[in-house]
Order: sequence, then structure tokens, then C-alpha cells
Amino acid sequence: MRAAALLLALLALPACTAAEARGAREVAIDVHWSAFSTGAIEVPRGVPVRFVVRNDDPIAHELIVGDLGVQQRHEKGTEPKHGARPTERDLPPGETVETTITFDTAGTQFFACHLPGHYAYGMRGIITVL
Ligand SMILES: [Cu+2]
Repeated sequence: MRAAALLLALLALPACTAAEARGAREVAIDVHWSAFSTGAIEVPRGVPVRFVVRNDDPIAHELIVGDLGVQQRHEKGTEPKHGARPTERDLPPGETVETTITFDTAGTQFFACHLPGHYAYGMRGIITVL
């Protein structure tokens, strides 16, 4: 009986390790003093990833997820409000916003805030899709 339990435990181990190595399915990010709490995250390809973003600041921010082209468009753009797309969300002051994104291809994506001056100040990070 004990041998069977040990065998089951060993069989389960590689599956857990592989899932962890493929990146997080829930990502918590805090915003404080116009800075994201992390600058680099890893997520798995092809499965929904839930972002839970808490804005601790008394001012608004935003979470824009996408490739470099998306980030450049938003940096130059004038869209004052977001919300319809899961990859483009407003972060009102003092609120926590959740959004779920599925990354279809492995590679590098970015997250950033493009309110005036915030990107240059450092509100950006890298998403590695594994
Ligand atoms: Cu911001």
C-alpha cells in the first residue's frame, strides 16, 4: 500500500514541475508610486492567464498588454479610456482590476501604462510566453 502511494506521488511530481515551469496562470501585479511591482513575468502559451492588478495610487493608471507595435501605438495614441479589450484596461485609483488573456504564441510581449509620462518613468515590463 505504501509503495503504491509512493509510486503515485512520483508519477504526479513531473506533471506539477512541468506546469510550474510553463509559467503562472494567475499573475498579481501591484501599482505603487507609479511603478509596477514586477518588471518581468512568465506565462504559459495557449491557456487563459488571469491578471489581478491592484492600483494603490491615488491617480489612474492603465494596463496595456501587447507586442512592441501595440506599445508604440499606445504611447503615441490619445485614447483616454480602455475597457472593452482584455489587453487594454483602465486602472482607476485605489481599485483592483482583473482581466484574463490567452497568449497564443510563444515569445516576448510587454505590459505598460501609457498615461502621459508614465512609460518614460518606467511603467513597463516584459512578458515571456513559454
Ligand atoms: Cu501609469
